[in-house]
Amino acid sequence: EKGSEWVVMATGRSPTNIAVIKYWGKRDENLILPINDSISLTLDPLHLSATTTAAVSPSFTRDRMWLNGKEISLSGERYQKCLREIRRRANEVSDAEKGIVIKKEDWERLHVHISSYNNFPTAAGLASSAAGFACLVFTLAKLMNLKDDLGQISSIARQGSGSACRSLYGGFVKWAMGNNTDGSDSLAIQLAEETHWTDLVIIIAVVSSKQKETSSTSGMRESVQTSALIKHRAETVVPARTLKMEEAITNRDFASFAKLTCADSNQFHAVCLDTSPPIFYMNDTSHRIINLVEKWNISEGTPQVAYTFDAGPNAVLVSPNRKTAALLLQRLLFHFPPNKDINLTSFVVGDKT
Ligand code: 2P0
Repeated sequence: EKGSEWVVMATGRSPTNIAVIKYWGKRDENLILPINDSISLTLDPLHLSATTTAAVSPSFTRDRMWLNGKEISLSGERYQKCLREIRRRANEVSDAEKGIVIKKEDWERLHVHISSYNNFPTAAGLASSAAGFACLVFTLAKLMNLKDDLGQISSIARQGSGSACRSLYGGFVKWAMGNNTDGSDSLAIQLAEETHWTDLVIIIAVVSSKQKETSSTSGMRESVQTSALIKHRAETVVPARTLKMEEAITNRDFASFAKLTCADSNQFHAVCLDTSPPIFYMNDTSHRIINLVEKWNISEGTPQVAYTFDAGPNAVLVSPNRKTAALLLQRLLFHFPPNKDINLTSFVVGDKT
Protein backbone atom coordinates (compact mmCIF):
# COMPACT_ATOMS: atom_id res chain seq x y z
CA GLU A 1 0.00 0.00 0.00
CA LYS A 2 1.35 3.36 -1.09
CA GLY A 3 1.13 6.33 1.24
CA SER A 4 -2.18 8.16 0.97
CA GLU A 5 -0.54 11.47 0.00
CA TRP A 6 -0.95 11.19 -3.73
CA VAL A 7 -3.43 13.21 -5.77
CA VAL A 8 -4.30 12.87 -9.45
CA MET A 9 -6.01 15.84 -11.12
CA ALA A 10 -7.65 16.86 -14.38
CA THR A 11 -8.81 20.28 -15.57
CA GLY A 12 -11.32 21.24 -18.24
CA ARG A 13 -13.08 24.28 -19.59
CA SER A 14 -16.51 24.55 -21.26
CA PRO A 15 -18.20 27.61 -22.72
CA THR A 16 -21.90 28.28 -22.45
CA ASN A 17 -24.17 27.87 -25.46
CA ILE A 18 -27.01 29.94 -26.88
CA ALA A 19 -29.97 28.09 -28.40
CA VAL A 20 -31.30 29.33 -31.74
CA ILE A 21 -33.85 26.50 -31.86
CA LYS A 22 -35.04 26.24 -28.28
CA TYR A 23 -35.33 23.26 -25.99
CA TRP A 24 -38.52 23.63 -23.96
CA GLY A 25 -40.34 20.61 -22.59
CA LYS A 26 -39.40 17.11 -21.46
CA ARG A 27 -40.96 13.78 -22.36
CA ASP A 28 -39.05 12.14 -19.49
CA GLU A 29 -38.25 14.30 -16.46
CA ASN A 30 -36.07 11.71 -14.81
CA LEU A 31 -33.70 11.08 -17.73
CA ILE A 32 -34.09 14.64 -19.10
CA LEU A 33 -35.36 13.66 -22.55
CA PRO A 34 -36.75 16.57 -24.60
CA ILE A 35 -39.88 16.76 -26.75
CA ASN A 36 -37.98 18.32 -29.66
CA ASP A 37 -34.51 18.72 -31.17
CA SER A 38 -32.67 21.97 -30.43
CA ILE A 39 -29.75 23.80 -32.06
CA SER A 40 -27.24 26.13 -30.43
CA LEU A 41 -24.04 28.10 -30.90
CA THR A 42 -21.26 27.44 -28.42
CA LEU A 43 -19.57 30.71 -27.48
CA ASP A 44 -15.82 31.17 -27.41
CA PRO A 45 -14.36 29.99 -24.09
CA LEU A 46 -12.77 33.32 -23.17
CA HIS A 47 -15.88 34.97 -21.85
CA LEU A 48 -18.78 32.87 -20.62
CA SER A 49 -17.24 29.61 -19.53
CA ALA A 50 -16.75 27.28 -16.59
CA THR A 51 -13.33 25.95 -15.61
CA THR A 52 -13.27 22.86 -13.43
CA THR A 53 -10.53 20.91 -11.71
CA ALA A 54 -11.28 17.46 -10.35
CA ALA A 55 -8.92 15.62 -8.02
CA VAL A 56 -8.84 12.11 -6.65
CA SER A 57 -6.87 10.95 -3.63
CA PRO A 58 -7.13 8.02 -1.20
CA SER A 59 -7.11 10.62 1.58
CA PHE A 60 -10.49 12.04 0.49
CA THR A 61 -13.29 10.59 2.60
CA ARG A 62 -16.28 11.80 0.54
CA ASP A 63 -17.12 13.55 -2.75
CA ARG A 64 -17.06 17.34 -2.34
CA MET A 65 -17.49 20.30 -4.66
CA TRP A 66 -16.77 24.02 -4.53
CA LEU A 67 -18.41 26.49 -6.92
CA ASN A 68 -16.68 29.86 -7.21
CA GLY A 69 -14.82 29.06 -4.00
CA LYS A 70 -17.88 28.17 -1.94
CA GLU A 71 -18.70 24.59 -1.03
CA ILE A 72 -21.95 23.29 -2.53
CA SER A 73 -23.83 20.06 -1.91
CA LEU A 74 -23.42 17.15 -4.30
CA SER A 75 -26.37 15.31 -2.82
CA GLY A 76 -28.81 16.47 -5.53
CA GLU A 77 -30.10 13.72 -7.82
CA ARG A 78 -28.65 15.37 -10.96
CA TYR A 79 -25.09 15.47 -9.55
CA GLN A 80 -25.47 11.91 -8.22
CA LYS A 81 -26.59 10.59 -11.60
CA CYS A 82 -23.65 12.17 -13.41
CA LEU A 83 -21.15 10.89 -10.82
CA ARG A 84 -22.64 7.38 -10.83
CA GLU A 85 -22.66 7.17 -14.62
CA ILE A 86 -19.06 8.40 -14.98
CA ARG A 87 -17.79 6.02 -12.26
CA ARG A 88 -19.54 3.13 -14.02
CA ARG A 89 -17.62 3.86 -17.23
CA ALA A 90 -14.28 4.71 -15.58
CA ASN A 91 -11.07 2.96 -16.65
CA GLU A 92 -7.62 2.30 -15.27
CA VAL A 93 -5.37 5.33 -14.82
CA SER A 94 -1.64 5.05 -14.23
CA ASP A 95 1.20 7.47 -13.67
CA ALA A 96 4.43 5.49 -13.98
CA GLU A 97 6.60 8.41 -12.82
CA LYS A 98 4.75 8.74 -9.52
CA GLY A 99 4.14 5.00 -9.27
CA ILE A 100 0.36 5.42 -9.10
CA VAL A 101 -2.09 2.89 -10.52
CA ILE A 102 -5.83 3.41 -10.13
CA LYS A 103 -7.62 0.27 -11.26
CA LYS A 104 -11.04 0.32 -12.88
CA GLU A 105 -12.71 -1.10 -9.77
CA ASP A 106 -10.89 1.41 -7.48
CA TRP A 107 -13.06 4.26 -8.77
CA GLU A 108 -16.07 2.87 -6.88
CA ARG A 109 -14.45 3.52 -3.49
CA LEU A 110 -12.22 6.53 -4.26
CA HIS A 111 -13.66 10.00 -3.67
CA VAL A 112 -13.26 13.18 -5.69
CA HIS A 113 -12.90 16.85 -4.86
CA ILE A 114 -14.15 19.22 -7.55
CA SER A 115 -13.55 22.94 -7.86
CA SER A 116 -15.37 24.95 -10.52
CA TYR A 117 -15.26 28.63 -11.45
CA ASN A 118 -17.44 30.61 -13.84
CA ASN A 119 -15.58 33.47 -15.50
CA PHE A 120 -18.75 35.54 -15.42
CA PRO A 121 -20.80 36.48 -12.39
CA THR A 122 -23.51 33.87 -11.72
CA ALA A 123 -25.67 36.83 -10.79
CA ALA A 124 -25.33 38.33 -14.28
CA GLY A 125 -28.55 36.63 -15.22
CA LEU A 126 -26.83 34.48 -17.82
CA ALA A 127 -27.32 30.75 -17.76
CA SER A 128 -24.50 28.97 -15.98
CA SER A 129 -25.88 25.43 -15.64
CA ALA A 130 -25.08 24.49 -19.25
CA ALA A 131 -21.39 25.36 -19.02
CA GLY A 132 -21.21 24.07 -15.44
CA PHE A 133 -22.54 20.55 -16.01
CA ALA A 134 -20.77 20.21 -19.37
CA CYS A 135 -17.48 21.07 -17.69
CA LEU A 136 -18.07 18.90 -14.63
CA VAL A 137 -18.84 15.83 -16.74
CA PHE A 138 -16.04 16.48 -19.24
CA THR A 139 -13.44 16.95 -16.50
CA LEU A 140 -14.49 13.88 -14.51
CA ALA A 141 -14.52 11.83 -17.73
CA LYS A 142 -10.95 12.98 -18.35
CA LEU A 143 -9.87 12.22 -14.77
CA MET A 144 -11.42 8.74 -14.88
CA ASN A 145 -10.15 7.99 -18.39
CA LEU A 146 -13.50 7.30 -20.06
CA LYS A 147 -13.15 5.80 -23.54
CA ASP A 148 -16.59 6.96 -24.68
CA ASP A 149 -16.87 9.48 -27.53
CA LEU A 150 -18.02 13.07 -26.90
CA GLY A 151 -21.56 12.20 -27.99
CA GLN A 152 -21.80 9.59 -25.22
CA ILE A 153 -20.24 12.03 -22.74
CA SER A 154 -22.82 14.64 -23.81
CA SER A 155 -25.60 12.22 -22.95
CA ILE A 156 -24.24 12.02 -19.38
CA ALA A 157 -24.08 15.84 -19.19
CA ARG A 158 -27.70 15.92 -20.40
CA GLN A 159 -28.71 14.24 -17.14
CA GLY A 160 -27.17 17.14 -15.21
CA SER A 161 -29.01 19.80 -17.22
CA GLY A 162 -30.55 19.33 -20.64
CA SER A 163 -28.88 22.27 -22.36
CA ALA A 164 -25.46 21.19 -20.96
CA CYS A 165 -25.15 18.38 -23.52
CA ARG A 166 -24.78 20.99 -26.29
CA SER A 167 -21.72 22.59 -24.62
CA LEU A 168 -19.55 19.49 -25.14
CA TYR A 169 -18.91 20.62 -28.70
CA GLY A 170 -17.81 23.97 -30.09
CA GLY A 171 -19.37 25.70 -33.07
CA PHE A 172 -22.91 24.76 -34.09
CA VAL A 173 -24.49 21.90 -32.22
CA LYS A 174 -27.73 19.94 -32.41
CA TRP A 175 -29.20 18.11 -29.45
CA ALA A 176 -30.98 15.22 -31.14
CA MET A 177 -34.04 14.37 -29.01
CA GLY A 178 -33.64 10.65 -29.82
CA ASN A 179 -36.27 7.91 -29.95
CA ASN A 180 -35.18 5.49 -27.25
CA THR A 181 -36.82 5.39 -23.85
CA ASP A 182 -33.46 4.89 -22.08
CA GLY A 183 -31.99 8.15 -23.43
CA SER A 184 -29.05 6.45 -25.15
CA ASP A 185 -29.67 8.35 -28.42
CA SER A 186 -30.56 11.72 -26.87
CA LEU A 187 -27.23 13.45 -27.34
CA ALA A 188 -25.29 16.30 -28.93
CA ILE A 189 -24.07 16.23 -32.53
CA GLN A 190 -21.71 18.84 -33.94
CA LEU A 191 -23.24 20.42 -37.06
CA ALA A 192 -20.28 22.67 -37.89
CA GLU A 193 -16.97 23.45 -36.24
CA GLU A 194 -16.16 26.77 -34.56
CA THR A 195 -14.14 27.76 -37.62
CA HIS A 196 -17.13 27.36 -39.96
CA TRP A 197 -18.74 30.80 -39.56
CA THR A 198 -16.31 33.11 -37.80
CA ASP A 199 -17.78 36.41 -39.03
CA LEU A 200 -20.69 36.20 -36.60
CA VAL A 201 -20.53 38.56 -33.64
CA ILE A 202 -22.70 38.08 -30.58
CA ILE A 203 -23.76 40.97 -28.39
CA ILE A 204 -25.51 40.24 -25.13
CA ALA A 205 -27.65 43.00 -23.70
CA VAL A 206 -27.98 42.34 -19.98
CA VAL A 207 -31.40 43.78 -19.25
CA SER A 208 -31.60 42.45 -15.72
CA SER A 209 -29.17 40.58 -13.53
CA LYS A 210 -31.92 39.43 -11.18
CA GLN A 211 -32.50 35.69 -10.78
CA LYS A 212 -35.47 34.54 -12.86
CA GLU A 213 -38.73 33.93 -11.02
CA THR A 214 -39.68 30.68 -12.74
CA SER A 215 -36.88 28.12 -13.15
CA SER A 216 -36.58 26.49 -16.56
CA THR A 217 -37.21 23.07 -15.06
CA SER A 218 -40.55 23.98 -13.50
CA GLY A 219 -41.49 26.39 -16.31
CA MET A 220 -41.19 23.74 -18.98
CA ARG A 221 -43.05 21.22 -16.83
CA GLU A 222 -45.98 23.65 -16.53
CA SER A 223 -45.88 24.32 -20.29
CA VAL A 224 -46.02 20.60 -21.11
CA GLN A 225 -48.95 20.16 -18.71
CA THR A 226 -51.04 23.15 -19.79
CA SER A 227 -50.06 24.55 -23.21
CA ALA A 228 -51.77 23.39 -26.41
CA LEU A 229 -49.29 25.40 -28.51
CA ILE A 230 -46.28 23.45 -27.21
CA LYS A 231 -47.63 20.26 -28.83
CA HIS A 232 -47.98 21.94 -32.21
CA ARG A 233 -44.52 23.46 -31.78
CA ALA A 234 -42.82 20.16 -30.92
CA GLU A 235 -44.64 17.98 -33.45
CA THR A 236 -44.94 20.28 -36.46
CA VAL A 237 -42.95 23.50 -36.23
CA VAL A 238 -39.58 22.46 -34.81
CA PRO A 239 -38.97 19.40 -37.05
CA ALA A 240 -39.32 21.55 -40.19
CA ARG A 241 -37.47 24.49 -38.67
CA THR A 242 -34.55 22.34 -37.54
CA LEU A 243 -33.96 21.17 -41.11
CA LYS A 244 -34.08 24.74 -42.42
CA MET A 245 -31.73 25.92 -39.68
CA GLU A 246 -29.20 23.19 -40.49
CA GLU A 247 -29.30 24.29 -44.12
CA ALA A 248 -28.89 27.99 -43.20
CA ILE A 249 -25.86 27.12 -41.05
CA THR A 250 -24.27 24.94 -43.73
CA ASN A 251 -24.69 27.72 -46.33
CA ARG A 252 -23.80 30.54 -43.93
CA ASP A 253 -27.11 32.06 -45.02
CA PHE A 254 -27.51 34.86 -42.49
CA ALA A 255 -30.94 36.04 -43.70
CA SER A 256 -32.48 32.57 -43.18
CA PHE A 257 -30.53 32.03 -39.97
CA ALA A 258 -31.82 35.33 -38.54
CA LYS A 259 -35.46 34.75 -39.55
CA LEU A 260 -35.51 31.25 -38.06
CA THR A 261 -33.72 32.35 -34.87
CA CYS A 262 -36.11 35.25 -34.18
CA ALA A 263 -39.19 33.18 -35.05
CA ASP A 264 -38.11 30.39 -32.73
CA SER A 265 -37.39 32.72 -29.81
CA ASN A 266 -40.79 34.34 -30.28
CA GLN A 267 -42.58 30.99 -30.42
CA PHE A 268 -40.83 29.80 -27.27
CA HIS A 269 -42.05 32.93 -25.44
CA ALA A 270 -45.51 32.44 -26.97
CA VAL A 271 -45.56 28.94 -25.45
CA CYS A 272 -44.66 30.55 -22.11
CA LEU A 273 -47.64 32.91 -22.48
CA ASP A 274 -49.81 29.93 -23.47
CA THR A 275 -48.88 28.23 -20.19
CA SER A 276 -51.31 28.40 -17.28
CA PRO A 277 -50.57 30.46 -15.28
CA PRO A 278 -48.63 32.36 -18.00
CA ILE A 279 -44.86 32.71 -17.64
CA PHE A 280 -43.31 36.10 -18.48
CA TYR A 281 -39.58 35.93 -19.10
CA MET A 282 -39.22 39.06 -21.23
CA ASN A 283 -39.95 42.56 -19.95
CA ASP A 284 -40.62 45.98 -21.54
CA THR A 285 -36.92 46.52 -22.27
CA SER A 286 -36.75 43.13 -24.03
CA HIS A 287 -39.76 44.10 -26.13
CA ARG A 288 -38.17 47.44 -27.02
CA ILE A 289 -35.04 45.62 -28.21
CA ILE A 290 -37.13 43.31 -30.42
CA ASN A 291 -38.91 46.35 -31.84
CA LEU A 292 -35.64 48.15 -32.57
CA VAL A 293 -34.20 45.13 -34.40
CA GLU A 294 -37.40 44.33 -36.32
CA LYS A 295 -37.76 47.96 -37.51
CA TRP A 296 -34.12 48.05 -38.62
CA ASN A 297 -34.40 44.70 -40.41
CA ILE A 298 -37.59 45.80 -42.22
CA SER A 299 -36.12 49.17 -43.25
CA GLU A 300 -33.06 47.45 -44.80
CA GLY A 301 -35.23 44.89 -46.59
CA THR A 302 -33.13 42.00 -45.24
CA PRO A 303 -32.19 40.89 -41.71
CA GLN A 304 -29.24 42.81 -40.25
CA VAL A 305 -29.37 41.23 -36.80
CA ALA A 306 -31.00 38.23 -35.09
CA TYR A 307 -32.30 38.28 -31.53
CA THR A 308 -33.01 35.46 -29.16
CA PHE A 309 -34.17 35.41 -25.52
CA ASP A 310 -33.94 32.53 -23.07
CA ALA A 311 -35.70 32.07 -19.75
CA GLY A 312 -35.06 35.70 -18.77
CA PRO A 313 -35.19 39.25 -20.17
CA ASN A 314 -31.60 39.44 -21.52
CA ALA A 315 -31.18 39.77 -25.27
CA VAL A 316 -28.68 37.74 -27.23
CA LEU A 317 -28.08 39.54 -30.52
CA VAL A 318 -26.26 37.97 -33.44
CA SER A 319 -24.86 40.11 -36.24
CA PRO A 320 -23.31 38.79 -39.46
CA ASN A 321 -20.04 40.73 -39.13
CA ARG A 322 -18.13 43.34 -37.12
CA LYS A 323 -19.40 46.26 -39.17
CA THR A 324 -23.04 45.41 -38.51
CA ALA A 325 -22.21 44.69 -34.86
CA ALA A 326 -20.80 48.23 -34.56
CA LEU A 327 -23.96 49.68 -36.11
CA LEU A 328 -26.07 47.59 -33.74
CA LEU A 329 -24.13 48.87 -30.73
CA GLN A 330 -24.62 52.42 -31.97
CA ARG A 331 -28.36 51.88 -32.23
CA LEU A 332 -28.60 50.18 -28.86
CA LEU A 333 -26.64 52.99 -27.20
CA PHE A 334 -28.87 55.59 -28.84
CA HIS A 335 -32.06 53.92 -27.58
CA PHE A 336 -30.61 52.81 -24.24
CA PRO A 337 -28.12 55.42 -22.99
CA PRO A 338 -25.27 53.93 -20.91
CA ASN A 339 -26.10 52.91 -17.34
CA LYS A 340 -29.81 52.92 -18.06
CA ASP A 341 -31.76 49.68 -18.45
CA ILE A 342 -29.08 47.54 -20.02
CA ASN A 343 -25.42 46.64 -20.04
CA LEU A 344 -23.76 45.50 -23.25
CA THR A 345 -21.12 42.89 -23.73
CA SER A 346 -19.95 41.19 -26.91
CA PHE A 347 -18.52 37.85 -27.94
CA VAL A 348 -17.50 36.03 -31.07
CA VAL A 349 -18.37 32.45 -31.94
CA GLY A 350 -15.11 31.58 -33.59
CA ASP A 351 -12.01 32.24 -31.48
CA LYS A 352 -10.42 28.90 -30.78
CA THR A 353 -8.25 28.84 -27.68
C1 2P0 B 1 -32.38 26.24 -24.41
N1 2P0 B 1 -33.44 26.80 -22.21
O1 2P0 B 1 -32.55 25.53 -25.41
C2 2P0 B 1 -33.63 26.62 -23.63
C3 2P0 B 1 -34.22 27.91 -24.11
C4 2P0 B 1 -34.09 27.97 -21.73
C5 2P0 B 1 -34.82 28.55 -22.88
O2 2P0 B 1 -32.29 24.90 -21.97
O3 2P0 B 1 -34.34 21.18 -16.61
O4 2P0 B 1 -31.54 24.63 -17.68
O5 2P0 B 1 -31.86 21.47 -16.51
O6 2P0 B 1 -32.93 20.40 -18.50
O7 2P0 B 1 -31.28 23.01 -19.59
C6 2P0 B 1 -32.94 25.89 -19.99
O8 2P0 B 1 -33.21 24.62 -19.53
O9 2P0 B 1 -33.26 22.82 -18.02
C7 2P0 B 1 -32.88 25.84 -21.46
P1 2P0 B 1 -33.09 21.38 -17.40
P2 2P0 B 1 -32.17 23.76 -18.69
O10 2P0 B 1 -31.24 26.69 -24.10
